Amino acid sequence: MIIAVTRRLPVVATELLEGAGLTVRMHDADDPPSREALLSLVDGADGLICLLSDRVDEALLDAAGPGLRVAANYAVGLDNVDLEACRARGVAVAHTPGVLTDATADLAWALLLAVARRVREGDSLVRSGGWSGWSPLQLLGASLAGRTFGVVGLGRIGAAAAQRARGFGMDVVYTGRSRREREEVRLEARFVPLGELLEVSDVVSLHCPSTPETRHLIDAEALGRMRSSAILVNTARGDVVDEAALVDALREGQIGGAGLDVFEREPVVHEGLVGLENVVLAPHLGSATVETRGAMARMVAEAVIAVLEGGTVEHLAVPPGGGA
Ligand code: 8YV
Repeated sequence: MIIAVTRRLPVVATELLEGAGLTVRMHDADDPPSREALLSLVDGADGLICLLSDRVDEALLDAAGPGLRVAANYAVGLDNVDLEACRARGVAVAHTPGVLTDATADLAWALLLAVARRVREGDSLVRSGGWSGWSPLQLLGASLAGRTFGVVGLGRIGAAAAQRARGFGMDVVYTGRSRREREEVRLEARFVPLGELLEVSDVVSLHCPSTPETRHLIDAEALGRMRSSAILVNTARGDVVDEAALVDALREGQIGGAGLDVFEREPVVHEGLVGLENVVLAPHLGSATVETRGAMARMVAEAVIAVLEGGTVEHLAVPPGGGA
C-alpha cells in the first residue's frame, strides 16, 4: 500500500510506515509541492500525510482515487481539510492535538515577552554596532505582573498559555464558544464576552480555530476596543485577524504592539507589518521544537497504520469509513 507524504518530515514517520510494510511516496523537500505535483503525488495512494498548506478538497480526493482510506494532517488545525468531503468518501481524518500544546504556548509567550520587552529592537541595536551603552530611558518596555491576560479560546493551547500567565503573576480572563468550568477554577480565570475581554486585557492571545465564525474576529472594531498599550498575540490562524486593520491600528497607536506567528496569506506577510517597530514576526513556528515535530511525525504515521490495519486511533476528526 502507498502512503503519499507531502513534505520531508522527521525520519521517524518513514521508519514507522516502512516498518509496517507500507511504501512511502514522499515529496522529499522542505518547500510545498505545486498543486499539480500534489495531485500527482496522491494518485492511487491508500493513505495520505499532509500539511496545513495542502488543500485536501474534492479535487484532491478525486486525484487520489477510491483507494484512499486515511488522511493524517500534520497539525492540530484542520482548516485545510474538507472534512465533509472526506466523510462522504469514507476517508478517515486524523490530526495531532496534545503533542504541540506546550510548544505553541511557549511560542505565544516568546512573542509576548519579545514585544513587551522590545527584544527585537534591542537585538537590532546591538548587532548594528549603534549601541553606545545602556541608559535609564533606553528601550523601556511593559511589565506584565499584575496585568490581565485575555485568552480567546480556552482549549488545550489557550489553557497552557493562561497557565504561563499565572506563573508570571497575571490575572486571566477568557472568552470562547462555551465556558470551561474546570479550567476556570484551575487557572482562576474569569469568563467574559469578547467585547469585555478586549477592553480589560493588557494582552490578548488568540487560541481559537479558524472557522467561518472566527474569520476576522479581530477586525477594526475589535482593535478599536483594545487598550492603547495592549499587545495582541496570534499563534492560532492568520485569518482570525484582519491584517490590514491590524496594520492601521498599530500605525495609529490604537494598540501597543503585536506578536504574530501566523498570517492571512502565508507565506506572504502584509508589507505594512514588516516596517513596524512594535511587532515581532515569526514564520509559523508554533510547534517547531525537535521533540514536538518528532511526536507529530510519530502520531500521523501511527494513525495511518492503525486505520489501514483496522486498529484504534486516538485523535480522529472523521472515523474510518466516514463513520455512521
Ligand atoms: C503546524 C499548526 O502544523 O498544528 C497546527 O495547527 O499550526 C502547526 O503545528 C506546524 O507548524 C507545521 O506547519
